[in-house]
Order: sequence, then C-alpha cells, then structure tokens
Amino acid sequence: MICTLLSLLSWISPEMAANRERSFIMIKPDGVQRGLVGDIIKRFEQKGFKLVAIKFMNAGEELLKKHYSDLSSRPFFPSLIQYMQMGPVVPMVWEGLNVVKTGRVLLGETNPADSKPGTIRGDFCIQTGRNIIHGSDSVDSANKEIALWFDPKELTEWKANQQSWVYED
Ligand code: DAT
Ligand code: MG
Repeated sequence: MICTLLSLLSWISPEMAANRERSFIMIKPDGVQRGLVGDIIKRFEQKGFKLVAIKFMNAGEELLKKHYSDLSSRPFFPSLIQYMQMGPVVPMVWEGLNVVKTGRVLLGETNPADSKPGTIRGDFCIQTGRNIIHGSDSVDSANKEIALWFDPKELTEWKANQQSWVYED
C-alpha cells in the first residue's frame, strides 16, 4: 500500500501537483435566492477549473462561526453570521493552477463597489454585506475551509477530459 502510494507520488510532476491546488468557494444565501447559482458556477467552469465537490445545505451557526473565526472580533460579525443563515448556501471545491489567487480575481473585491465589471461581485451585487460569494484567500485557509465543510470522501476524484486543452503539461 505504502509502496503504491510512493510510486504514485513520484509519478506526479511538480506541474501536475500545482495544477491540483484547491480552493473553497461558497455561494452565499443571497446568491442562491437571486438565482445566480448557475451563473457563478459557469464562471469557474468556463475558466477551465475543475469541480471537485459541491453541496446544497443550510449552514448552522456553529459551523459559520468556525468558518469566520478570524473575524469574530469585528463589529459586523453577528450580522455576518445571521446573513449566512438566511437561506441555503452552495459550498464547493474547485481545483486548478493558482485557483486560490485566480478565484479571488474572478470574485472581485470584498466591497462590490470596488469590484470591476466582469468579476462576480462587480457584475451581480452592490453591498459588502450582500456580496453573494465566498472564496478562500490563501492555500492554507483553503485547506482548512475544505476540511471544515467537506468530509474527505465527498471530494470526488475524476479526470477532466479537457485537461490537455487547458494545460500544456
Ligand atoms: P472576503 O469575503 O472578500 O474574503 P473578508 O474575509 O474580509 O472578505 O470578510 C468576510 C465577509 O465578511 C465579507 O465577504 C463580507 C463581510 N464583511 C467584511 N468586511 C465587512 C464590513 N466592513 N462590513 C460588513 N460586512 C463585512
Ligand atoms: Mg475572507
């Protein structure tokens, strides 16, 4: 078992490992209620990123407080936790080269007013407190967020047939 794992690891080139970076992306309750789920997923799909996991759920207070724990001392924290419980959310894991950084570019700025047209927040929303989507801000926080929202067995292993048309290697 260990030998098989080691031979598999040596077979994965650094480029391939980089292409397997993952980000935690979540459509917030306003994105769901406003019928933007399809449009948002489309942005990540058409860019070339690979969907690894997705679910549709009501998020509980405890989970949300853990997810946003680094913001717990901020004055807007109670309203943020309340807003995130106003309806179902769509947590997802997307994979690809630099997906964390590029995912943030696709999202736009935290404040939609500072987000350029062509970004998700720039095109679909107006206020920071209703900014429709979450995206991990670093690889480290992506890994923590993925572990918080998904069981490892919910992350689906599959080969995207478009891979060699998206990546050179
Ligand atoms: P981002 O979601 O762009 O990573 P963040 O992690 O700083 O931004 O904050 C998380 C969420 O908290 C953000 O999407 C909306 C809310 N928020 C942040 N700053 C806020 C503020 N000044 N007023 C109200 N809500 C805020
Ligand atoms: Mg953040």
